[in-house]
Amino acid sequence: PVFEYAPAPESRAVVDIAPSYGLFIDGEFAEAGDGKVFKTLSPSSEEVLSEVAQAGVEDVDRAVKAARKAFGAWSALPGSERAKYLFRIARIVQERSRELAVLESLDNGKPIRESRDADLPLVAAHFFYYAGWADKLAYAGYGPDPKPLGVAGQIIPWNFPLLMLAWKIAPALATGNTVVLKPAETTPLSALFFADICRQAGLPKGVVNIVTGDGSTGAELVAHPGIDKVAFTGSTEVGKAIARTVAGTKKKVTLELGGKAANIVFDDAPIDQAVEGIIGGIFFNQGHVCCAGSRLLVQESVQDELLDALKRRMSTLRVGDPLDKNTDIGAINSAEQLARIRALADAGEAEGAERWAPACELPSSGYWFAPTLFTGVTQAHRIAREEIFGPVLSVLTFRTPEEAVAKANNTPYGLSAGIWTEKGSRILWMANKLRAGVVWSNTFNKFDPASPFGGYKESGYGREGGRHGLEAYLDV
Ligand code: TXE
Repeated sequence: PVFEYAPAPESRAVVDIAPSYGLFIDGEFAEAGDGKVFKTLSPSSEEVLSEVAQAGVEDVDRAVKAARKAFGAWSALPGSERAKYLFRIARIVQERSRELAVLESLDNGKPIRESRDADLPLVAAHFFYYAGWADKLAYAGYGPDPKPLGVAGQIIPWNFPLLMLAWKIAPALATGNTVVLKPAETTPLSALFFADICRQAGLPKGVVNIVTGDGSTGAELVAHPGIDKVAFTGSTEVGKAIARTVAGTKKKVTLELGGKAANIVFDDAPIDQAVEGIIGGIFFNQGHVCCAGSRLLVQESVQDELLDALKRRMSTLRVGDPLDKNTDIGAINSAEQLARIRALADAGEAEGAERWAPACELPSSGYWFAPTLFTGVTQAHRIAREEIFGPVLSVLTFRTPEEAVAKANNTPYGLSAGIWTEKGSRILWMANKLRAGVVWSNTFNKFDPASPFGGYKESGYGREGGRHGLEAYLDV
């Protein structure tokens, strides 16, 4: 049955979106040199939210020069002074979090409950956390006087626009670097609002610059000779292209790329708790999560019971208006991403896996995909190997812990994994064997600014978060 419920809409009026935005360079908003713009729309309604400047090669150059000019004074500030700015930014993010959460849900499509309760608190937490490091770098394992790298070119994706910005900007500024950041073309607005927060916090001009645009702007930024470090989160394909571009230059690079995480459930796991973890693991943020638990590995003996419970729970998920506080699954971020998800789901069916989705009404406009389960999946199927980056779960089975490890590791990716079992010794044994940067046990998708995050294998290199995240911005 389709569930009936009373909508509880968050007010759209709490955010004031201007009809157009410029680039944020040297503390000022300015049009692109050639006047080019692109539109950003709400994926839940296809309504145009605003027109945003498309940065060209000269704009990127101006932004890099502004960051270079600001670097001397910024890096010379005592850490305790840089910390004050970061603390101020963190507090303003908290004060403006309702506005920012609504903005993020409009531009990205994610449910307001997630932007309000997950993204925004974590954004503030990252600025607080790295503010705390700014005056404690010396003798903390980075040498007596660790040096910032210089100007960081940072490119972020559309799945957690403001949170990825925080992951990039907070450690860079804490360590004394200056920044040119390029948000994704489908979600540029929260970064531009963040530019306004930088001004509100009195951040010196040029320390943070935001250049909006598509992949071509990102490529210009990576290639610019004035950049000392590239930090990228996005597709594995673009990550590899970036690594090729910076090879043979002075530029340091960290890459956080795709994933195909196994969420492994043993027959002694508490089923209800595991079901919640599986649901959160794959349907959080419409599955637009690099560490999503997109492959469920279930022990054969408990398969029927677990799948029954999972289907019952999936039938209660509410798909719809991101601004409705009841919504569990919002809109797919773009028409392109929807097409990718559809193509892979169709391939799953064509290759012989069994497709199941609960009855759920999808809105008539916007980009939507029902929560979907594939059973009878083999390791050869594309849906078991390729990142779908959508609300689609592929179910595989195993008999022994050794088989679970072998199947979990049978992927070019290595970002995360989950283990559900009552046996502590098994958790430790598995965590050691799994080739993944993060292993959760009896939980999933838990994040903390103090915990390093990053991939093995083709999921990238370098770590973000924690003290490891500082190393990416320091010459030790
Ligand atoms: O990624 P892109 P797309 C995966 C996910 C998704 C697929 C494609 O599987 O289905 O990638 O998504 C900028 N030089 N992830 O096409 O293109 C781009 O403008 C420099 C996983 O959206 O990698 C945007 O700002 N930059 C992932 C950013 O790169 C370039 C998050 C990411 O876009 C560029 C997103 C270039 N040549 C997608 N081309 C994760 N790890 O979380 C594009 N960009």
